[in-house]
Amino acid sequence: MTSPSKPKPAAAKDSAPSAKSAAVTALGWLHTARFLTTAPQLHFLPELDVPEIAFVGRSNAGKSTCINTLTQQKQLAFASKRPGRTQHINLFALGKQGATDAVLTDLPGYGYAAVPKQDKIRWQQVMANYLVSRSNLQGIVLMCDPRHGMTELDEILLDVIRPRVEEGLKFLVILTKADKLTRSEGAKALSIAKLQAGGGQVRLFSATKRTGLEDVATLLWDWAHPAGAGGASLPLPSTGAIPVAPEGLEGPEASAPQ
Ligand SMILES: Nc1nc2c(ncn2[C@@H]2O[C@H](COP(=O)(O)OP(=O)(O)OP(=O)(O)O)[C@@H](O)[C@H]2O)c(=O)[nH]1
Ligand SMILES: [Mg+2]
Repeated sequence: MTSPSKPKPAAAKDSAPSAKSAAVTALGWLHTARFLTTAPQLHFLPELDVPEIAFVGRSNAGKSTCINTLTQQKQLAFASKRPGRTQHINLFALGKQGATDAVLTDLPGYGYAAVPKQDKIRWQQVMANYLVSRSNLQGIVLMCDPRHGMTELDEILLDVIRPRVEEGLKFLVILTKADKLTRSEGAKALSIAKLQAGGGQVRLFSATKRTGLEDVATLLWDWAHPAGAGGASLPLPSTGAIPVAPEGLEGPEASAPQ
């Protein structure tokens, strides 16, 4: 006598693309990142038609490290233990060579105590201008070290971007260095940040443990490829065609002690 055959499990590969394969696509796309240009001021940035995603946050929060982790490149963005490592607006192109379909922006951090007040104010204006007026800006990633929580400067930034977020600009708060938190501290930090994020999403992230990597990568891919966008990738000017930062126009931490 033959035993009744067991019902076959549903074939996973026939269903909609899994979260895993979406993450593989997103990480492959992020890995194409290459340096595009650097600028000390908004008006030195090239006008672009592709979606731009900006990383902002306090100095030392881990913006540059996060970009390197997402793109799986060790030194694409300059990261350092010393606050103030990033002093210019740095743009990285994504997508196939010659068919850039998005740009990541690494911005200098704010809140570094050793920076002279005048430089701080000037930088806050540059950044506020960028966040308010950059027309191809598609999303903002606010990097926040949950051990310090959201600071007054983070709150000011939230106020600056709120009108654009209400109009549909994507917004994500990344709680960095999650490897430094216990599980319960992480959960608590998440729920507090969700209350503060005002319509944005919140994720825990660790560059060392790669916590949140696939999730954040997939989110950024989705931002840059909204349904119905139809692959609007455009050829971009080569780096050489873009004005180079003039001498003397340094970023906010130029006079910080070495
Ligand atoms: N443990 C741990 N350290 C991290 C993580 N991400 C960044 N760091 C460390 O934090 C320090 C600052 O990182 P950066 O990426 O340079 O920070 P930033 O936000 O770009 O800083 P600025 O350029 O000054 O604005 C470095 O020593 C990194 O190694 C993380 O997920 N876990
Ligand atoms: Mg940096």
